[in-house]
Amino acid sequence: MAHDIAHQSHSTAEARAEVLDRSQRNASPVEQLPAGVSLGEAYDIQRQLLALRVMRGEQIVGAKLGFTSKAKMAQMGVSEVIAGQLTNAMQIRAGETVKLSHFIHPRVEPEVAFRVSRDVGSGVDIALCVDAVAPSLEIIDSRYRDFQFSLSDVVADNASSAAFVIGDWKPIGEGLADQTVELLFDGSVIDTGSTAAIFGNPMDALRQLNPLIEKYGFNLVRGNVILAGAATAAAVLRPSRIEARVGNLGTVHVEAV
Ligand code: OOG
Ligand code: MG
Repeated sequence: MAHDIAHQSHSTAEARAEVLDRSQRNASPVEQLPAGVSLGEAYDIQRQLLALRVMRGEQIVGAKLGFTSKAKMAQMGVSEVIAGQLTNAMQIRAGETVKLSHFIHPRVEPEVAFRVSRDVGSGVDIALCVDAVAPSLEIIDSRYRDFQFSLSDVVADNASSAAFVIGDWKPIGEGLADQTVELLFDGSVIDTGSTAAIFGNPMDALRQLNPLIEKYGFNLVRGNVILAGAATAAAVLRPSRIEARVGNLGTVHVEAV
């Protein structure tokens, strides 16, 4: 039937997920998707991609938001908030070493992380389901050649998720808005932003997940983490001590080798 042509079949989504999955595992870039893949289809590819990881024994431990700041939107040429999913295999403990050879062309972002305190049911405001915040670093690594993508491309590619590290949790307090966010390589500040850059404050950035949960069905449960998105542009990762400083939340670091 003619109208079927407009929709990717289940097997097409699966095949596209397999290509992206192999790209990530081999640290070898792939071409962008053909033009015309809808956002709905892209989230379907992302689901299949995560299903492959879960089949290999990984556990989904949370979600991340992308493009919650103007700096990020401008850097990547897109203007809509997206979400991806985090697995335990992506988590690096604070202070530990991360090998750049596992990635294609990794970049790093200083972020704020939220801890989910209760299972997130349908129609519930995500802001009411978190109880703690922490400084964090996200390593992103687009599977597409030259880090070039459309919005659907990057959604299918799990929002470029590659690795993340979370610092010490603090109860959510007053002082979350207007905190200075700094990214340091070997002790030198290489970029500075503010938590105000992500939708005015991290809580409102977090709320950008609400419509995405309703529309695309992310399953978030107690103990999960959510990255609220970078306040600065992402920086090309190079071997060094990488540190995020987020105002009164404190700092977190990893050693990139
Ligand atoms: C997509 C991921 C964006 C953020 O914090 O805005 C993101 C990308 O830029 O490759 O993680
Ligand atoms: Mg990010």
